[in-house]
Amino acid sequence: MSLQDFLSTLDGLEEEASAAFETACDADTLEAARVRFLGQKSGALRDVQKRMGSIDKADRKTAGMRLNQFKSNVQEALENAKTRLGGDDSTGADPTFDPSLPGRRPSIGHIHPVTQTMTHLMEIMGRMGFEAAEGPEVEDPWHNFVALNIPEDHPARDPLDNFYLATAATGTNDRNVEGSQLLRSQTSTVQIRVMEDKQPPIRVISLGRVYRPDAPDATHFPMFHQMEGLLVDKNVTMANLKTVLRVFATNYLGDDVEIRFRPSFFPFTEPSVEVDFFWNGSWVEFGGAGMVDPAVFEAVGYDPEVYSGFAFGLGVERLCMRRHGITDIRDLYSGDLRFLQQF
Ligand code: FA5
Repeated sequence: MSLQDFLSTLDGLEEEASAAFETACDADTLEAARVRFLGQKSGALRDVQKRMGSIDKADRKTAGMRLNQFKSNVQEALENAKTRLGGDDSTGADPTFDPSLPGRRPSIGHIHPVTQTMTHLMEIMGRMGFEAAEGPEVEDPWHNFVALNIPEDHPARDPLDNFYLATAATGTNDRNVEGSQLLRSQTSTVQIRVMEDKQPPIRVISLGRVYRPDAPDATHFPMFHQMEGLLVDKNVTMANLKTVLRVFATNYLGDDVEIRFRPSFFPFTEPSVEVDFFWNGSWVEFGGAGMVDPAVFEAVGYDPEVYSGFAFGLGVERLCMRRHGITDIRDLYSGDLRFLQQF
C-alpha cells in the first residue's frame, strides 16, 4: 500500500469515526461505533494497522506518526462523546445526569399590563398624528396649577389633596413660584410645557404617572397613569374633540363603543366635560376634556383670539381594566405574578 493511500484512508476513517461519536445519541450507539472503529477483533483501526506492513520501509515512520495521531484524535472524540452522554464514570461526569430529560425553561419577565396599554394607546393616537411629549413627575406649582388657571385659593391645591415634597427647594427654578414642588397630580402639566416650548399647530399626547393621596379602592390608587391629549390650531371645535375621542375609543374598545360628554368643570378648559364610554352594557367615565381656556393660552403666550384648542385627560388604568375585564385596580400593583402573568 502506498503511503498516500494509507494517509487518505486514515483521514477518511478519522472523519467518519469522529462524526459517529459526535452524533451517537445514547451509550449503546456509542459503544457500537467504538467497536466498529476501535474494536480489537475486527475494528477499522485494526485493519489499517495490519496494512502497515505493506508500506515502504522509508515511509513507515511517517505512517506510524499519523497512525498515533489518528488513535489519539479518535480516542479523544470518544471520550468527549462519553462525557456528553454522561454514561462513563471514568470521565468524571455525573452518572445521575439524564441528557434525555427536557431542559428547564428559564423564567423570563414580561411587560406590565399598564405599560402594554400605554404602548397600545400611543400607537392608536400616533396613527391620528399625535406625537408623544413628556414632562417631569416632580413639578412646580406653576406647571401643575398656576398656568392651568388654578389660583392660589383653589381647593385642588390643598396639601391634603397633593403630595408636596418635604424638601421643597426654593429658588432652583424660576417657575417655582411658591418654592414648593410636588408630585404632579395630573398630566395636564405637560400641556403647559409643550406650549411654552412650541408654537401652534400642536398635536401631542403625553402618557405618564401621576400621584394623588386617594385612598386605594377598586377604582382608585395613589399612583396611576393618565393619557393627556392636546390639539391647538386655528378653528378647533368641540366637534374635533368628540371625533378624536370617538376614533380613539372605537380603536381601543371596538366598533360598538359610544361616547358621551357630560358638562363638568376644569379651571383649564371652557367648556369642560366628563368623558364617558358606553361599552359592554354600561356607561363608564374615563376622564375629563374640554376646550383650552383662554387664560391658559395667555399664560403660555398664545393669542386666544387667533388660536383655539382642545385637551383631554383619560385614566390609563381604567382603560386597561375595562378592556381586559379587570375589576380591581389594586391587582395591577399587587406584584402578584399569578395575576400579572395573564397579560
Ligand atoms: C384630570 O385629571 C384632568 N387633568 C383631565 C383633563 C385634562 C380635563 C385636560 C380637561 C382637559 P380627573 O381628576 O377627572 O381629571 O382625572 C381624570 C381621570 O383619571 C379620571 O376620570 C380617572 O379615569 C382617572 N383617575 C383619577 N383619579 C384616579 C385614581 N386615584 N386612581 C386611578 N385613576 C384615577
